[in-house]
Formats: sequence, C-alpha cells, structure tokens
Amino acid sequence: MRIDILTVLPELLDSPLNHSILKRAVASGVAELVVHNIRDYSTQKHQQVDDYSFGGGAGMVLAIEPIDRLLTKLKGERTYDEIIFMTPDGERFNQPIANGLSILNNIIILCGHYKGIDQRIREHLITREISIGDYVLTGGELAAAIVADAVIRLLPGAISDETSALMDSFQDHLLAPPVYTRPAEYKGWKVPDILLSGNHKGIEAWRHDQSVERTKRLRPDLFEGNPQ
Ligand code: 6GU
Repeated sequence: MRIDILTVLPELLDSPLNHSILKRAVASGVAELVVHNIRDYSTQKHQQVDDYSFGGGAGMVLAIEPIDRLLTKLKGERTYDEIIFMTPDGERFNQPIANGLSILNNIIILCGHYKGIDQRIREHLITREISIGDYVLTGGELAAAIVADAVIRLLPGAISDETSALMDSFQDHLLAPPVYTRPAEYKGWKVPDILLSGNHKGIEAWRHDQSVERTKRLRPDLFEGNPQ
C-alpha cells in the first residue's frame, strides 16, 4: 500500500512516522509512505501557499492552486482509491475505517490548516473527510500520522506476530485483557496466578473474561455493539 501525505509542515510528520513498526514496514516494502511539501508546488513569490479570505476575517486560507497542482501530478502517476482531507468536521475515525483503508492500494491524505482551506478543494478534489475526535488541533498533520499508523500496522507483514493486529482492542468490540511480565511479584504486587499456571485453556478463558469485564465497565458503548 502507498500513502501520500500532503502538508505545509512536513517536519511535523518526520518523527511519528520514522520509528519502530512504521519504520520497519516502510523499510521492508510493506508500506510506501511519501510526505509532500505543498509549498514546493506554489507558483507565488516566496512560495506562498495561503491567501486572504474572501469576505474578510478568518485569517489566511490555504489556496487551491498548489494543492491542485500536486494532486494532478500524483494522479497522473497512479490511481488513488481515496483522497482524504483531515478536518475536525469529518467522519470520526475508528477501527472499522482503519480496516477499510488498509485494503486499498493508494491513498492521499491532505492535512488541513488551522484557518481552513479553500472550500473548492473539498468540493472538487477530495473524496472523503476524516476527523480523529471531537476536539480541535492546530492542523491535520498529527491526525494524519494517527491514521497512517492505524492503517500501516494492519498491513500483512507490518507486525511480526501475524495474529496480534487481529487480537487488538476494538477488532471485536472488546478491550484487550491486561498483560504482565517478570518479575511475578514486585513490591508485593502479584501477577494473577492463572497466568503462571501453564493452563493454556484456562488462560484463554481468563483473558476473555477480563476483556468482557473491562469493556462492560470502561466502554459500555462498545459492548452494546455500537463501535465508538
Ligand atoms: Cl483531522 N484536524 C484538526 N485540525 N483537528 C482535529 C482533527 C483533524 N481531528 C480532530 N481534531
């Protein structure tokens, strides 16, 4: 899968996408991740990418031209399944959306700007709008990194334990059970006996019970079959 991220702040995406599982997934060819600086597609002096809002107020607005030029170039190189705009007024991101995106071949993620982007970009160039939750960020970059992370980790080969992405919290509308490692006792705080028992059937049943109990207590909305 290939993900192209379009932004005026490419530096914000460097660190979150260049470590651990995501780094390995890209290095091994499981995912292709390309960050583009919208500024490189400006034809204005000083590579300006924003302009005054028609009608006044509202601060500077990201202009359509550099974004259209970049999108036109990319769309000439391959076919994109979705062109996503990250915005707080989009559809709220969740695991089913991540699952759906993870089976696509090529997607573009356009990061918003705190004062907004020309509405014609949203009407004519975007296929989908996604928000990561009901709060406002300064821009879409961190949200795009979250979407890219949630999607790339689902790709076959991204996580060494093939089953682990499917075992996650949310895949079956249940929260994950608690996990422990050595030492078996620390300052008198003990690991549950069942996990030390070697009884694999018993451990599986205990983990499932823990998942159900935690979901009912912490996220009754999930348990009732209303994913997020
Ligand atoms: Cl995608 N962008 C911004 N700027 N704020 C957000 C968001 C996105 N999702 C939640 N808040």
